[in-house]
Amino acid sequence: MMNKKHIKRSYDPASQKMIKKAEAEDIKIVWDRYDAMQPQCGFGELGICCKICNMGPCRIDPFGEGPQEGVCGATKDTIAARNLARMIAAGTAAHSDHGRDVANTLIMAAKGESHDYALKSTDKLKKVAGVYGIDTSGKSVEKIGEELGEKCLAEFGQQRGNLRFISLAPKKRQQLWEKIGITPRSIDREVVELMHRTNMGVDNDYKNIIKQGMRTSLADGWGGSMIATELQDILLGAPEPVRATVNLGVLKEDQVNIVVHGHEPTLSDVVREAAKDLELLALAKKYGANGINLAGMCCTANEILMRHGIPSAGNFLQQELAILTGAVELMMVDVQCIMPALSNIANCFHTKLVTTSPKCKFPGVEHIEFKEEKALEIAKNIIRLGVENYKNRAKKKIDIPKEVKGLIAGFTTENAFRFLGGKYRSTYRPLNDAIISGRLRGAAGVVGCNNPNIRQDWAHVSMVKELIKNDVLVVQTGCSAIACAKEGLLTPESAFEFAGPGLREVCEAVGIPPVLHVGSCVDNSRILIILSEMVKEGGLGEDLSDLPVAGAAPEWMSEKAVAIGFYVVASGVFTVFGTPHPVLGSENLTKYITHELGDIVGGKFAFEADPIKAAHMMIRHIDLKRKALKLGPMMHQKKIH
Ligand code: SF4
Ligand code: MSK
Repeated sequence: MMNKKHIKRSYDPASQKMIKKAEAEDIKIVWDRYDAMQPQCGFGELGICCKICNMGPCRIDPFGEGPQEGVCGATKDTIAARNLARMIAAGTAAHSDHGRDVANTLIMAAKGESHDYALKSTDKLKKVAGVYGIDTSGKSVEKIGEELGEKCLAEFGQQRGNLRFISLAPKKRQQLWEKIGITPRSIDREVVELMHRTNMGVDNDYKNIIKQGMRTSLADGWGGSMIATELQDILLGAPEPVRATVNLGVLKEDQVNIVVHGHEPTLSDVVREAAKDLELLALAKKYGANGINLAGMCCTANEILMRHGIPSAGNFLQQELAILTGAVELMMVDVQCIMPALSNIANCFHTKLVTTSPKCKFPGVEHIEFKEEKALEIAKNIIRLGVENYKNRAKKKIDIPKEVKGLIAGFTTENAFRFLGGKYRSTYRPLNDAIISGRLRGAAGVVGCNNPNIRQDWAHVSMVKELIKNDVLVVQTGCSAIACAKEGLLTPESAFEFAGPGLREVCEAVGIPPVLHVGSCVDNSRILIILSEMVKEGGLGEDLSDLPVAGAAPEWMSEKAVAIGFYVVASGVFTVFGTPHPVLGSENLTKYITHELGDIVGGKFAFEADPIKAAHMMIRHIDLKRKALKLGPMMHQKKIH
């Protein structure tokens, strides 16, 4: 019988080829490790094991026959809520620490301490300075940048007041957060308080724990992540729509291939400059290569894709597969979503793995530390290592899948609706009107990771196709955007094949794809601002929870996805996760986050692994919101629910 393992593991043909190659060469990759881990711990899956103090570890018997409380007396509700809350804290910490580093780099660039960066988007600088109440009159761009960077940095450890970016949310939402007591006061403080409350013997009320969880997640979405996005736009340039390519086929057989992987774009943006260095290009030629080919992986890919059209070699589950092509001279990693297994895989090939952040090192792997003061010099050194490694390629091990797809990336809050609004009237009015008139049903954000517990990319692609078929405009970030780009959904042409008639009309009229790529994981903050602008434009209610919109993370794996899910829900948006959060061991907590939260914050979670069913849960929700807004029937589609 033919072995179909590669087809079961991934929907993407390029990945399937590399999975087959790994099998043939007996190289263990993520799916093999996943299989070896089966059955996974049922207590962990249900969220009812605890090891936060040394009287434990404790676990609750899900069948009700064994212990129903930990040694300290903690119930399954407390244990599951604490575990979930700590995922939110970790996810928020990751995004926000990224934001803190960007604020630092902005200050250094503004003060002239880092000559390889400049403040590239003065429009964005002035806009964000306005949000932070900075008087810009008579001040140089550098002075404004320095003041803004300092103000953002101060918000991480701020002890009084609230985060400034929450002022961008609709008034009604701000009032609701205030009333419930979840307005984020600072970034680090919310994470610290959540870690404190979930320490042994502190907060035992699962609802109260989740309340602080929501506040912490809001400090991510409307704080750390938003700071990362907005300051990166100022520092590295605000994205504009750009054509690019995606999938493993972007690697080149006759060139030095450098892959940048992780999340923070400060170094990779400069690596892009260094790859054009004439001396390095000459060196590459000397070794017989026809150039230096830079490609991205995961969200570092999305950052340089959005700003410069640098090709993406793939999403989360393709990081090992890129090395398996045998054509990657060097993989440079920064932080987040970098599998520890990479060093072993790299050892099977000539690929040099280089870590660059003091926060992310691997035993035995070369570390070249990134320093903003010497960014270009460091970037050139890294590229040189890659170029010099070209001669070590084993030609017979090279096997680059041919699959490449075109896409358009680079949509932002500012530019997406300049398209819809036209050159002279950049406004969200046409988008709102298209929804009000029933040409568009609504909008959905489909985001998040890959996970070997679900066929790679399949859930993203199936869900997004179902949504656009039903006239739902989709915005995407992270690995989900890369998954759909590989399917060709991020092109204007895809509207003809896949979009419903109303969405197709809109795409045709303005030349946009039915699926808009708005960036990396921290750029989910762009979606929050887009939704707030829609409310401000009028006609679709007064709060984010009134909008006919929904969110989803069909293949999630990271703690960051949990933090994102919570800030989206706490902002009032119904959100479907593919596999459940680890909460099912507590019926009370499960009910709380999947039902009761809806009455408290207007948003709630659902868990549904079938992407088509999940899409229809989202569509049903959108239709209910349309009904509540008293919008008319869909222009071209029959009622489907
Ligand atoms: Fe066990 Fe309680 Fe300690 Fe957790 S906090 S490990 S439930 S004793
Ligand atoms: S990279 S967080 S696997 S989306 Fe942002 Fe992808 Fe998830 Fe990492």
